[in-house]
Amino acid sequence: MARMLLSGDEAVAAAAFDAGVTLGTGYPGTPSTEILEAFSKLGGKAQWSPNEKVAMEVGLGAAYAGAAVLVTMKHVGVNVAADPLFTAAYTGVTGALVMISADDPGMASSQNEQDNRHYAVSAAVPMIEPSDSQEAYDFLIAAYDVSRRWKIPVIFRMTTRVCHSKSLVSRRQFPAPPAADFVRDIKGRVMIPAYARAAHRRLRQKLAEMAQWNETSNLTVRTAGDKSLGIITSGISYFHTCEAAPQASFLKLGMTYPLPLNAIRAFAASVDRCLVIEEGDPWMVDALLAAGIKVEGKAEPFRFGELNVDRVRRIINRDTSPEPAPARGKPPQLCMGCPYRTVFEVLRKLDCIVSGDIGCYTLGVLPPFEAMDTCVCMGASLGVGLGMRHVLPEAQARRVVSIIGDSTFVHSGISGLVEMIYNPPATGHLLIILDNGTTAMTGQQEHPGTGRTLTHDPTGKVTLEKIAQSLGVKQVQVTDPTADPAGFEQLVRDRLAGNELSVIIARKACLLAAGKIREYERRAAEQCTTCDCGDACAPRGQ
Ligand SMILES: Cc1ncc(C[n+]2csc(CCOP(=O)(O)OP(=O)(O)O)c2C)c(N)n1
Repeated sequence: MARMLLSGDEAVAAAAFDAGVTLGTGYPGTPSTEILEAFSKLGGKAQWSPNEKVAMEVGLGAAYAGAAVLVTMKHVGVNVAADPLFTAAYTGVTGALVMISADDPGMASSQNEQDNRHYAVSAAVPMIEPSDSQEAYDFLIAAYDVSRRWKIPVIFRMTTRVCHSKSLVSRRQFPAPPAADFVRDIKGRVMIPAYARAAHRRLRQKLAEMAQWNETSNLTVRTAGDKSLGIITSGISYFHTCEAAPQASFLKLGMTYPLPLNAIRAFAASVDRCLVIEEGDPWMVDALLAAGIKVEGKAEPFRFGELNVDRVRRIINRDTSPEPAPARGKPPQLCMGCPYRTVFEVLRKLDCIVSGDIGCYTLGVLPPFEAMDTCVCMGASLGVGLGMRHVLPEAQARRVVSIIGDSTFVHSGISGLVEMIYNPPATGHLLIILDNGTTAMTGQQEHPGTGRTLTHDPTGKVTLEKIAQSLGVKQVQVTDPTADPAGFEQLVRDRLAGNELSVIIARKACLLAAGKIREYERRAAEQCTTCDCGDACAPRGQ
C-alpha cells in the first residue's frame, strides 16, 4: 500500500482496521478522540460508550468472546476504567484487547498531567509506547500479537505529540483474525477469591514470560554512538533526544512494561554516563535504580510539562537555571452566542457558589463570568455541591448550585443525582444541566443523550429529564435560558429559596453544532420510514 501522511491517532485507527479489529469502543477525550472517528471512517465498527468504564467492559466482553478489540480514552479516562482493567488483567482475554491511554503531559487540554505508565505496573499489564505515526501503526500490530499470545489486555500509551503529529506511514495487509466464539472458562473469568488467587499467580507468570521476551524483542532499538553518553528513552522523548544529542548511544524502548532489565543493564554498563530521558514522572529511572542499574535521571523541574529539544539539552547539561517563560497565548473563552453565557451571567449575579464540572462550560470560571468555584473531574459537580450543602451555614448552603454538561451528566453525573435523592441536604439542592445537545469540548461527539451513534445515525435516546423524574426529583424544568434570561434568573432564584431537590435542564444547541444537528435530524427523518426509535425521530414531525 502507498505511504500516507497520518497522525498517530489515524495510524492507530489504520492499524486496527488493517489487523481486522472487530470492535472499537471508547469515550471522547483529547488527545484520543480521533482514533475511533478515523477507525469508523475506514469502515471499522466503532461506538462511543457513556463512559470509559463501560467502554472497557464492552471491549472486555467482546474479547472474552474471542474478538480483537480496541478501547480508547484519554489518560484520566483510565481512572474511570481502572476497576475493570485491574481485574481484566487477572481474567485475561480470549481474543485480544488493546487499551489506548492518551496522556497529556503539559495539560494542553486536561485537568491534570498524571503519568499513566504507573497504571501498567499497578494493574500488572504490558505497556507499549510508540514514538511516531509509523510506530503507532507497527506497535499497535505488535500490541495485538502480545495480547493474543499472552491472553492479556495491553496498555498502548500515547502522548499528545504522538497522537497529533503527522508523519509518513506504510500500511500492510494481515490475515483476518479468528471469528468470535464463546468458549466457557468459569475459573478463568469469574473472579471469586478462590479463582482469583490462582489468576493472580498466572498473571505474574505471564509478566515474567513477557519480560523475558522483551529482552530480545524487536520493539527495542539499540543505536551504538559515543560511549561517553548513553540515553535510555521511549516515546516522543526519543526524537527530542536524537536532536539534542545525535552523537549519543541510544537504547530506545518500545515495550516499557515489563522492562527488559538485562538488556538495559548491559547497555548502562557499556557507556560512561547513562541518562534516562523521560517525560513526566521519574518512572523509568526509579524502576531502573530500584533494580540496581546505575542510571541518572532528570532534575525535578523537568517533571512538569512536556519535554522538547531545549529541555532535553538542559537535562543532559544538568542545567536547572530558570527556563524562558512560554509565550502568552490568547486565553480561551466561551463562544459569543454560547447559550451557557446567560446561565453564568445569572449565577454570577446571584452570587451562587458554583460546583462546576468539565466541558466547554468550565470556561465560565474565566472573566467576565468567574462563576465557578470548584472543578475536579467529570461528574464531581453533584457530589462536591452536595458535600458543601451538607456542612455550610444555611445562608451559604442556599447559594450552592451544581452545574454539569449533558455528555458529562450521562458519563458520571447520574450517580451523583442518585446520591442527591438518597442523601438530600436540609436546604435541598439545585442541579443545572447545560444541555447543548453535543459533547462540544472534544469536537462535537454524540452521546446517549443525543440519540445518535458515533456515525450520527439515529439510535436509542436517553432523555435527561426522564432520568431526573424517574429518580424522584420533583422539580424538573426544561428551559432555553436565552429565550427569556429574566425568567431563567427568576427560576433559579425560586429554586434556591426552597428546600426541594431540583433540576433545571438549560437546553439550547451549541451554536457551532446546531447546523450539523439539524442536518443529522433531516437525514434521519428521510431514512426512517418505520419509526420505532422513540424520541430519536421526534424532529420528523416538525
Ligand atoms: C474521565 C474523562 N473522560 C474524558 C474527558 C474529556 N472531556 C472533558 S469534558 C468532556 C465532555 C464535555 O461534554 P459536555 O458535558 O456535554 O459539555 P460541553 O463541552 O458540550 O459543554 C469530555 C469528553 C475527561 N476530562 N475526563
